[in-house]
Amino acid sequence: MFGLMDGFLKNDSVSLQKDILDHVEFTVARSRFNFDDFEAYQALAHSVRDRLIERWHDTHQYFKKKDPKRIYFLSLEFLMGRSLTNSVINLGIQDQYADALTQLGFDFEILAEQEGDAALGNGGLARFAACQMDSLATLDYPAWGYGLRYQYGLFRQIIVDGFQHEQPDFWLNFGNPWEIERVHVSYPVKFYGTVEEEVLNGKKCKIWIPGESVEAVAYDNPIPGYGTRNAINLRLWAAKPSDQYDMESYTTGDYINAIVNRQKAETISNVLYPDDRSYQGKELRLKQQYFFVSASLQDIIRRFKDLHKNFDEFPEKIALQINDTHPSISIAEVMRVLVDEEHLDWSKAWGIACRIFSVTIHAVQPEGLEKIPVDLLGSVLPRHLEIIYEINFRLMEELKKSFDQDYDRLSRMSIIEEGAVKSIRMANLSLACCHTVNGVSRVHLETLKTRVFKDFYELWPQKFQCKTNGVTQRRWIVVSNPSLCSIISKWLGTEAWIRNVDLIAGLREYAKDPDLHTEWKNMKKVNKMRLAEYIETLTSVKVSLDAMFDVQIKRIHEYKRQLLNILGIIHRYDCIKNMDESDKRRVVPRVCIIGGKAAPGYEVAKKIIKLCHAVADKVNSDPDIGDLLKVVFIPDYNVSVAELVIPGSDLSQHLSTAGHEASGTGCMKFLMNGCLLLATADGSAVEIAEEIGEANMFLFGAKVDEVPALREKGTTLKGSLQFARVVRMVRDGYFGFKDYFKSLCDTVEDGGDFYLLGHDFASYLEAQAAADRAFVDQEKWTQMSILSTAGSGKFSSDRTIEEYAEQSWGIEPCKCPF
Ligand code: 26M
Repeated sequence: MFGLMDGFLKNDSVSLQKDILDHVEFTVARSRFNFDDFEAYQALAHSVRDRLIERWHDTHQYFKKKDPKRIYFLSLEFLMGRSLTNSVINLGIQDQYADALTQLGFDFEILAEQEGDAALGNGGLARFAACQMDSLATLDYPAWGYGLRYQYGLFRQIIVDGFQHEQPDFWLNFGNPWEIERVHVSYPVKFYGTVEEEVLNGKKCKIWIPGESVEAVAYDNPIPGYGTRNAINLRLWAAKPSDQYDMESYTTGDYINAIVNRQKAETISNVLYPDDRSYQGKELRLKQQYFFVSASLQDIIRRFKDLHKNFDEFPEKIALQINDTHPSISIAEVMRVLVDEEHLDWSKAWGIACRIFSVTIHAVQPEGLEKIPVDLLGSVLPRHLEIIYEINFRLMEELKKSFDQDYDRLSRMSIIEEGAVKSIRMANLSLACCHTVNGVSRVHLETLKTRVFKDFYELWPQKFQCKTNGVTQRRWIVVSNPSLCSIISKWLGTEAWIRNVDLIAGLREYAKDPDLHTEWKNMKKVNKMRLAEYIETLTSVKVSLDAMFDVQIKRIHEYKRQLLNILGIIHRYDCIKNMDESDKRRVVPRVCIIGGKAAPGYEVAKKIIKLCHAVADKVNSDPDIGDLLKVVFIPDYNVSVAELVIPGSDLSQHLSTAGHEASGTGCMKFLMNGCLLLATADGSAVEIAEEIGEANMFLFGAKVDEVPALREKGTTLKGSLQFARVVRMVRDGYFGFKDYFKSLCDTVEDGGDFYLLGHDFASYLEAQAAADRAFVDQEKWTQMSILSTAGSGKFSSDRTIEEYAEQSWGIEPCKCPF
């Protein structure tokens, strides 16, 4: 590992001990002779924070001096998880810290467990944003992330009698050592009011007279790169009441009410919306979007103006990436600033906007695309609505040149959707402006081109690009699976794969080596033990380490088909129940693990969670079954739970109906950790199969292009007697809660089976049987497992980020000297 001292602060173990004790005494304010694990964690975190700040400062000085083109990554969600272990690993001082703590009588790993997750996001999109930040820092790109500092992150899931309940996530209650509050970096963000016309230098201009102002205060979260001095910044905004006092209320004597009303400003950054699919046109959500966009752009423009006078240089210095359409109001905001405040003429301003923005779409379904009712937008942001109308007017004029009288096409492409509720299509706004529109896997890009944005693709094919997602091997191997990390480094003879993951393919050479097999199996066993202990503590279910650990962890959605998994488990249970003792001896024992959160208002998803528990209750207490089958639901699935579960799994399931998962990134984490994949040919699984070979995974189910016809035809239960039987068992109340599960069964019965569970069931069972057969041959299984890890190189977010840097953003690395 690198440098004992690379800045002002010393990193040898004796200095670190002193530093930790100083923080115990002066930051945590406890006696250095008497402090508990949590206080030790706090002191340790502060000591690490000091080192992060040191690099963060140097990096920013350096960026300022070099003034390269920068990428600003705008996202409403970041799912960062824990920071401690990741930080010390990226700083390269893990061993020194571990040593220092041992000397003080503490254990690094135990202290690391004290940290709560930063869960400022829902699922895939948000965790992908976090992986991208890690890669941006590691690859030395001059990048900043911008987002919202929610007071409450994603809800905590608790399970009562098998039902999901939501509790607030009080993640800031014990302080957050990973952020730096910047009370002096704050901007006013305006809402409501009216638009007036005025004449400036003989020209008519529009000015927005806002009705409300809220202050955005910056909280900086340093993101250290691995094996580099660079640490970039994730700047999150919190809402505070504006300092511009409402003098009117004071003079009328209503002091108390004035204060209470001011405090309401804070609600903007109070809570993360826990839905990852639907857009309900809520005023607060729109205010959150504009709040973070406006503050970020003020910050970006201020920084630009520090060094540049002329907006012509803006696109040479700045790239703005919008993470899904959520921040796309930034397009209208850039136009407002350039036209209304900087007095550029419209076409010049639009020319600039079109050169700076690129967008990544993370949804598949057109229903997943955001629409904001015109009345709502007009009330909250009246000037932006006018600007959007102007953008649309010009877009329509341009389209008429190409498509003349094709009114259907024009109305589909319009940014304004006419209908019962007239709305703004945020995706169309993004498509009209962004120079690049990214899909997150090849299959997904194809869907965008041929279905979701067909019209736009026909007009501007060059805008559409595929940037297959990736995940960071730093968190998903080095942090979460240290034994695997050592094995890889040992067999490759280098740690270089941690920065250059392509090297991991070098493992292929040893896929049959018996010594590697022994090490690999031991690693898996130790990880399974850790997972088994966790399961027992949480659910009181004892599981056998000889069983195949079969895992499906992700948000609960009908299209992800956790129900298919549960129905498969019921089938397995039913088969075992009907076996004699000699047949039973041939059964491959399984521990089926499911975890994930359902959006609070998503009833079907909540029923799936309950069904999982109902089946678990029956199966786990059945003496006929014993260790042959156990079913476990892991509550409150989050990033740090994933870090524990993934390394301990043998098989992972990715069951989305083909064409519905834009990419999927969970599968990449399992792949890196040598867990075999049982998956449909959907999203990134298609590309994974290309990398590792179909023979090394278990693919099943309808293909993307078969799905529409199958849906049209409508599958019948007769298609699979086995499927009919397991659904019937649920319907008949075999697992209790007969009435409650009725509507769930209805979603997959004749005609209504939109996600084609009935159609794919037989093929699913075959894939499961193939997995069982492979597991019996442990040598073969281990070889497939090694080949999975060896073939995972493409799915590093380092590759993804390099593609973005070259093909969308036009930025170069800017490496701070050590
Ligand atoms: C929208 C409106 C109001 C509140 C919340 C939302 C919202 C939040 C998150 C909608 C969608 C959100 O996320 C979608 C998402 O996570 N998509 C996933 O993105 C991953 C990264 O690209 C892909 O791998 C997954 O396939 C895709 O489902």
